[in-house]
Amino acid sequence: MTNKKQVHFGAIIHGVGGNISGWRHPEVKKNQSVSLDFYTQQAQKAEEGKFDVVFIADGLYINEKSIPHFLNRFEPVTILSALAAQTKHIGLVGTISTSYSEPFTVARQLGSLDLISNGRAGWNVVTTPLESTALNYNKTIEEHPSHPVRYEIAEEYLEVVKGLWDSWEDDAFIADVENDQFFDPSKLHVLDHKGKYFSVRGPLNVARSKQGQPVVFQAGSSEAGIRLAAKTADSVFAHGASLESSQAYYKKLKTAVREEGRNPDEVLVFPALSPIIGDTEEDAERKYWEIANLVSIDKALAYLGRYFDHHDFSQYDVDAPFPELGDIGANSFRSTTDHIKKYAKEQNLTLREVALREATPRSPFTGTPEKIANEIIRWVDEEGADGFIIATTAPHTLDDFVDKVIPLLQKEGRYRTEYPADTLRGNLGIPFVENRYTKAKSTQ
Ligand code: FMN
Repeated sequence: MTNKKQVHFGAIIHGVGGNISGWRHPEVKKNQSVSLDFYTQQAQKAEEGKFDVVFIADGLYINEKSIPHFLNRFEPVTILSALAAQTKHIGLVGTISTSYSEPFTVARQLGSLDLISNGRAGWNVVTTPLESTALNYNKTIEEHPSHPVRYEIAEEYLEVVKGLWDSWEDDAFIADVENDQFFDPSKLHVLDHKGKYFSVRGPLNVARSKQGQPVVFQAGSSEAGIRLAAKTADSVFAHGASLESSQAYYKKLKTAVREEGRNPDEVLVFPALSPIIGDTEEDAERKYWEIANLVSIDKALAYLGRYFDHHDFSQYDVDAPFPELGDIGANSFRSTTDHIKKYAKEQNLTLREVALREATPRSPFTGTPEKIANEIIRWVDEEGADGFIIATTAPHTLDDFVDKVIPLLQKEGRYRTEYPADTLRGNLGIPFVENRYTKAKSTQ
């Protein structure tokens, strides 16, 4: 066994792409966002590459400016349940909002997915940045919870869900036919939660899987997001703009985890990585421009606007300095909008430059497979990441990554050649969650 730090991977399956105009690429099938065949092919390829997880992002509000993939796509738990039947080892992580769902329903859905997949389920906890989402959930825009309140709700929400997941001790279902006892009543627990935001009695009507509880991912990088992750998450999905910004985030998160009295090695950091893989540097450069040239300035402005709660950037002169926005965006994708405002000012960029940079980001992982593998190792060794969530637009990119980059990492002793465990927790190297009631009894 090597003592070199091992790298982990997830694959985000993003249908026709996370790039606003990526769907126009000749190799992208136009129905990819709602094609079970496409999702299956991607999940199986990621599993061939021994990835930890497939990852499904989500949102609950669209308008005519949303990126094409968001307009017509699968609900995460539904598609993951289908993928559970098409895969054997890979983890299945779905995004669900704590601002627009009920903890009992979500605990049940993820508990079911965990049993369907035999211990491979995970939840990406998000708080929903777009305020118009309220209009889809019997609320007015004014009732959309503010950024700090969303995180307060999320914390209590996770307490409830984790409590419900422990409703049944692992050996509760004894099925004793002779004595007519389906379960042992001493191993059934009623949560009876009454808090500021939720009142949930329990117990949950689904038992635990062999990994104890589904894995909790969290996405949200502001101070409040980091605090939530430090308290409750097993892994985080983060921005991956540069090694420097990732190192700063990594340090903050691991420090916060330590401050919560938890082991920092048991909360893994996964920045997003959008590789552009070429046989040569020139080939990779050509592929970058192939995608970048598909994006018009109008589309880029719409893409940028979504982060700022669909703010209309077409009202400004695109060649003037990036506009002064005050608080716009602070209640939406706050960590993202703070970052954009900061670099636009520091680098004295025009609106056009910022919009194109956001809509067609130039990945630090652009180049030959050797260059990308070395860069991955550098990020891991220099504490910018424990793993990466690979996001691709052109469908062959995931194939190229698995066929060309993964073998180089394996050769360097940085990546497994087999799955080490039979649960998602096991593969991530994080412990089984012992049932709280069983644990309490054993320490009495
Ligand atoms: N929000 C969603 O509604 N769906 C997503 O799939 C989603 N993915 C995210 C991925 C990353 C890397 C980050 C940083 C945020 C994501 N969010 C997503 C938004 C957050 O849940 C949150 O509402 C928003 O970013 C504001 O929180 P922050 O300021 O802490 O980042």
